[in-house]
Amino acid sequence: MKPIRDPIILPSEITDERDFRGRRSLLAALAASPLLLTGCQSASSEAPVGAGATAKAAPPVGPAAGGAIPGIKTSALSTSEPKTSWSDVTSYNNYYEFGTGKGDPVERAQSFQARPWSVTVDGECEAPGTIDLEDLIKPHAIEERIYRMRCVEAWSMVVPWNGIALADVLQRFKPTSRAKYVRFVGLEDKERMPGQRYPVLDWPYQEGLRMDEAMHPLAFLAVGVYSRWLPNQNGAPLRLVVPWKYGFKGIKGIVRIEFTNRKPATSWNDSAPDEYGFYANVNPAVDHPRWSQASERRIAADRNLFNARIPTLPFNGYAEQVASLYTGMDLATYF
Ligand SMILES: Nc1nc2c(c(=O)[nH]1)N[C@H]1C(S)=C(S)[C@@H](COP(=O)(O)O)O[C@H]1N2
Ligand SMILES: [Mo]
Repeated sequence: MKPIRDPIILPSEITDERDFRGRRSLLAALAASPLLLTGCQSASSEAPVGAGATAKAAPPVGPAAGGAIPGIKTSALSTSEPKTSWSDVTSYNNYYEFGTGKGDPVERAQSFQARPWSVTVDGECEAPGTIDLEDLIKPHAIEERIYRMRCVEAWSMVVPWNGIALADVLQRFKPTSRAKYVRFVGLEDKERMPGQRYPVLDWPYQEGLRMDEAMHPLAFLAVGVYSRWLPNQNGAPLRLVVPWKYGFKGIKGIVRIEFTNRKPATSWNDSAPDEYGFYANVNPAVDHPRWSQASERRIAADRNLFNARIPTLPFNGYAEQVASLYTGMDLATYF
């Protein structure tokens, strides 16, 4: 276990050897588990479902982990950059509830039961309540959003998420004019989430957005990836995706969404306030105290891009859409 104050792995530590060992243990897990093979088909870099993919066997249908999601809409907000492979997206993860190693979540979250699941929406809204996940999803058409994801550790992926615009979900609960922020809380359950037995973070994981950020059309609630219901290691059954911010804003395993008029505490900011801000907008001009944020290692399916070092863009390349949210704010102070 790493020291409490220093739980994020330095980019320099993320070596090819580490990747290699992670892959090997995934392959071992796949070999040992026929169930996992049904869900994932194989650890190959083929997209298991969706445009251009060739499914070898009929995929399981329904919300069971790994099943195919029917009727997904495409979105003009998607990038056309080469996608990171299914196997990298689902085996190289940060999910400290299941351990701090990149290969821990895929290994240790396999038996996690992500359904049934309910989410409590409360605070400054006219229609609070606890809602079953299926009822949360039901009124919405599920979209594909292919987004860049930039981790604060300076690696990045391009991920085809499936889900719903966050604004469309939030509006159903009728936030009042006192709702200035949205707070997200992850599941706390030391039995089901073995990583929570260690005080690497102050559990449960918490995140937050300003109301206007939450209502921005790019802010997304993911229930799937690569046209399948979310694997546990990616935050099943519900996780946030905010593509212009560092990956840690994308809280996994959400059980509560609270409208509030006070800026919510957030896990990484609490843990190391000088290293991780509340806003966490991707910004190549503001270095992490321990490493540069000017460039990133792109983990991609494209051979020419795999592990390529590329420049990091302001707001992760979404400046045109989101920069106006921060007009007049000093982005070095509000980092
Ligand atoms: N609950 C919870 N959510 C989390 C994390 C975590 O440890 N716990 N890690 C974050 C970080 S640092 C990143 S980079 C992304 C990784 O998402 P992925 O594993 O699906 O790529 O999840 C974020 N969401
Ligand atoms: Mo991250």
